[in-house]
Amino acid sequence: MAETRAGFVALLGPPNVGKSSLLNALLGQRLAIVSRLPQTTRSRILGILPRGDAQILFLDTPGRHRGGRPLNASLNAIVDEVARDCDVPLLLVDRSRGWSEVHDELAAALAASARTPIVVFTKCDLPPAVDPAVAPPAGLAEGALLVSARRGTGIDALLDAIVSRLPISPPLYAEDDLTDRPLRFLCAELIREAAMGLLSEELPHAIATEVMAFEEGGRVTRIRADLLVERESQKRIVVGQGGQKIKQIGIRARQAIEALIGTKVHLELFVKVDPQWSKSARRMQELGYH
Ligand SMILES: Nc1nc2c(ncn2[C@@H]2O[C@H](COP(=O)(O)OP(=O)(O)OP(=O)(O)O)[C@@H](O)[C@H]2O)c(=O)[nH]1
Ligand SMILES: [Mg+2]
Repeated sequence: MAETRAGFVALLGPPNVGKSSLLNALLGQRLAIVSRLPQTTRSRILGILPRGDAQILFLDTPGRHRGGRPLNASLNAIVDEVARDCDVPLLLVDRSRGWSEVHDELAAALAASARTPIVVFTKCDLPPAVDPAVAPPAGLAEGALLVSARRGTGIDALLDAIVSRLPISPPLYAEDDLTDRPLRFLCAELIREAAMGLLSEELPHAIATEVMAFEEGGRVTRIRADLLVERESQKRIVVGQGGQKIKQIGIRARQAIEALIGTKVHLELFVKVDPQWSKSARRMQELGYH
């Protein structure tokens, strides 16, 4: 019998380097939400990919970040835990921006647990950074791979490199599983993605989403969800003139959820002020950002 391999592969890097976009490209399916803003991902997202005799367990992570908010500290804690526990770390570098201090920190943390990451240059459809100071240290630059999630280039070579480094192991999840996250959470994330895509830059970090009711009824799924903001003034922006903004968010989110679950969706959204959501560890856990 052929030897099977399975293991956890972490997508690590600063905010906005394209970790979630790469996860989706590797899976061939949209699982993790993406936006042009940093700090889109707020939790560890598992994506499961069968490949030949191997089962690859990708872990998307929040961008490692410097900053004082409690949300940052809890996001960094998730990153450190995944970096420590994974079998194969991927260290992502946006090739159009180059290597940064956050990369040094992540590389040092990995070296402390005797792990050498595969360096992956992302967004290689864009012109590369010109400053030579932004190259990775020599030991890591060797064996670096180039990908573009947008064009789909470099994905197969990256998958081959990953599989060759996976430990010998039986599959760790059921063969047809895609993730360990409940559908309700994925729907809440698609609503957050729609809101982040449609709102102005100052707002999106202050937004959380929570599915309050999820009723499957044959051809139509009925979903009721809350959009949580921290202040009354933010609520007015999310609702928009005459409710226009929240209507657009609802339409975009409904289409994305329909594509995910394959039924018609009836989606009702409510905007609520919850000043505490990003300050309480318990509340963040309830929202699935753990
Ligand atoms: N041109 C180009 N843009 C990309 C590519 N991959 C991602 N992007 C863009 O980069 C931005 C950030 O992508 P994400 O996948 O959300 O990045 P991330 O690293 O997961 O970000 P955080 O979750 O905030 O840490 C988005 O605007 C993406 O569309 C790529 O291959 N090429
Ligand atoms: Mg992300």
